[in-house]
Amino acid sequence: MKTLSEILSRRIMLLDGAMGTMIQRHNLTEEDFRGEEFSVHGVKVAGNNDLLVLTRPDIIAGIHREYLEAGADIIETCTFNAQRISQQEYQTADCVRRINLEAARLARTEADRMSALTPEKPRFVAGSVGPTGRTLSMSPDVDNPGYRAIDFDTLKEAYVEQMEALIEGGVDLLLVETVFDTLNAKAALDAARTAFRNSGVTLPIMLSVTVADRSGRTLSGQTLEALLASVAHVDLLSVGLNCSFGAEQMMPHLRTLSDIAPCYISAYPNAGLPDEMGHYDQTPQMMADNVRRFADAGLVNIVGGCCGSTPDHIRAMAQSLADVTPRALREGRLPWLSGLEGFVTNGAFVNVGERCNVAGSRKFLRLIKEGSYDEALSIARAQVRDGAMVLDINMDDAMLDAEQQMSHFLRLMASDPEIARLPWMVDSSRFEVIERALKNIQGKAIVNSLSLKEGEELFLERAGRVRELGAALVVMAFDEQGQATTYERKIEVCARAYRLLTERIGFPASDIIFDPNVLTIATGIAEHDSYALDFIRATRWIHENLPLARVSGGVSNLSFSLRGNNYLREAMHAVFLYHAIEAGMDMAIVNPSAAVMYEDIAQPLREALEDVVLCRRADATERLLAMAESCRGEAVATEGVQVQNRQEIELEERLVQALQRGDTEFLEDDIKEALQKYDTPSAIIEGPLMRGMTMVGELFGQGKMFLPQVVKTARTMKCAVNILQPYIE
Ligand code: THG
Repeated sequence: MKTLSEILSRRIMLLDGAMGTMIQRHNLTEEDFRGEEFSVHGVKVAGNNDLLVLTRPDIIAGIHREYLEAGADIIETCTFNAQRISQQEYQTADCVRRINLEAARLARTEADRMSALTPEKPRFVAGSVGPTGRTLSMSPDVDNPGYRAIDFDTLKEAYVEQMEALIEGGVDLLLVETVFDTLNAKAALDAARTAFRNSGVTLPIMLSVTVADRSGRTLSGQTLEALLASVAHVDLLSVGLNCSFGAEQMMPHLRTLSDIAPCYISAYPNAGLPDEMGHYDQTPQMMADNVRRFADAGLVNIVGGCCGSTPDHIRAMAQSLADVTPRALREGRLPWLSGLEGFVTNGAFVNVGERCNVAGSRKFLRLIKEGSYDEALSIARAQVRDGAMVLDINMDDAMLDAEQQMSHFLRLMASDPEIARLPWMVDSSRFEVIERALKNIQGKAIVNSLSLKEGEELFLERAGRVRELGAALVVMAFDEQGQATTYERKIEVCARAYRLLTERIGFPASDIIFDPNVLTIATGIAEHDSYALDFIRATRWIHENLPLARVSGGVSNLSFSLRGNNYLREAMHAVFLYHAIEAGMDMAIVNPSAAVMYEDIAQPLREALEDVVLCRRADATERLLAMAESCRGEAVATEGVQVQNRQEIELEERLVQALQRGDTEFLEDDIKEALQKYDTPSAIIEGPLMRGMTMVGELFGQGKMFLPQVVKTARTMKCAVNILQPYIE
């Protein structure tokens, strides 16, 4: 690490180029791939390049040598697919350990030999870790969006096996590359942590992402900002881009990374774009000129080549980069949280939607119990449309398998780009549920919650795991003695938790969110009268005394005593939030469709509410309740927003919109209407439905839609065709 950092501070380092392209040049046959060892192996192995480290090590070593001679500082092991998920397809999963060991040793030997020849230019070996062919954030089945072809733990285990062998074989660093799904990358990064612990060696990690389309997102739909927030918990040597397209198209996305990443930047593009024969179109000089442009713009620290590049390309790069200064390291400017997009607060108040909570909504509980997931999802969507900035999800119910329901619902949420845009808050009192949830979330989420209830050791162990999985954390003001209800107890417990988290395990203060307990007031019990005021005072104290930590609370708890009078409840929440935000409250779990505003509450009622919330007089509750009867039934929260009157929109436009948004809610009605208007069902398909599909294709081509949205459109189109099917027959 020390040597690498020293070199990177002085100059741009060079990676090697393509392995596959070089292997192709040898025109190997099935027999070459099999060697003696696999001569009677039942399954075809040609194409399993990683197997060549066992059967044709001479060829792989020769390729390493050519790249080193061309000037590469870092060569990659031939292990892109050397984990059991990919090797299973060749029935060579049992060879994974040997392949990685041998691959690392081959590269190590060649790099060491060259280092001895050029002592002023030491060479390094990066263990190549590919994405596998499966994705944790997406379903391979359009009709079954909750399905996944693999789970986090299986993928992580496969990576641990690979990485331990790479480390044992002597690699200098790990290169997690061609990342197309950040959740896969998070599994790899968690695996690296485990492999380092098991091996007793910690190596630098490079992370390299592949952008999937013109919109500059990954295949799984994340922007690069969102991706960086998702992996902010790992101390990376570098992040960068590889593959996908040529260097020119890479430039704007590299700039995004370079602007905000807190580490070095790498770039190894393809040698342009392939023709029908799979030949890439950029000459060594063209590619060298392109990476020189990255360098001149101050965007990169490490460059090399991906598909189609050869030792000649690397040699040309070495020459063109000889005299440029590398990008200087800078402080990161990452979004705080992420979903498919980065989430920055800029100091603004954050509202967290409370409605996807089986303990807080009878309707949501019923929908989950009956398995009406589409409607349950529409509750999440309605909150987004009502302006929720984060979504709280809670499946804690004695009658539910909370772990299973949580992971299933999160997977469905991940398949809906409107919902997946936001960061999520996973709400459970059971840590197994929390951990399972984090293994199903691509973005940087919030864990809700931990506390000191069961002592320091368990608290720190769990908080450490939250950190390892890359989430922010709500800490409730609760300790071994119970729930903190007074100002003094609230600040005592929060201060203690803050010290433990920041000093004992280095938890970043900006990822700590204190919840000093919003408790129910206006209950008629005198002891409860000061609950809201104590919360507000504790908020101010935390804000002033625990730097960078945030304050949140579940506001609807406050008014349980007023159940049945929603107007009054909402008015009380508005008054409470007005004062709590003024005291420094950063976020709150609320019903985002709440409609009562502080300014709109009639003066006498507002004053009565303020008396209660701020505990200003002993008879405050009585006076409020006396007033309550007269302010029933005014504007209250609705379930979801009002949509524009649909009949005002022309039928064809409605169908096109449904496809573009991937919205099936009114599809059946609209198709029935279309059947009246059009002569044949196929005319509907060929007319408005195809027009919608074409428009989606165009928007995708322009980078204005990204893949998960297109998948949702495809699902909607399929649904439309299914509705028409009986009429076609
Ligand atoms: N702090 C933290 N997390 C929390 C809470 C908190 N999570 C849960 C809860 N408290 C916040 N969420 C809700 C959700 C709904 C309601 C209250 C808090 C609520 N529901 C209606 C009721 O009970 O009257 C239900 C009505 C219905 O069935 O539709 O008020 O404090 N960190």
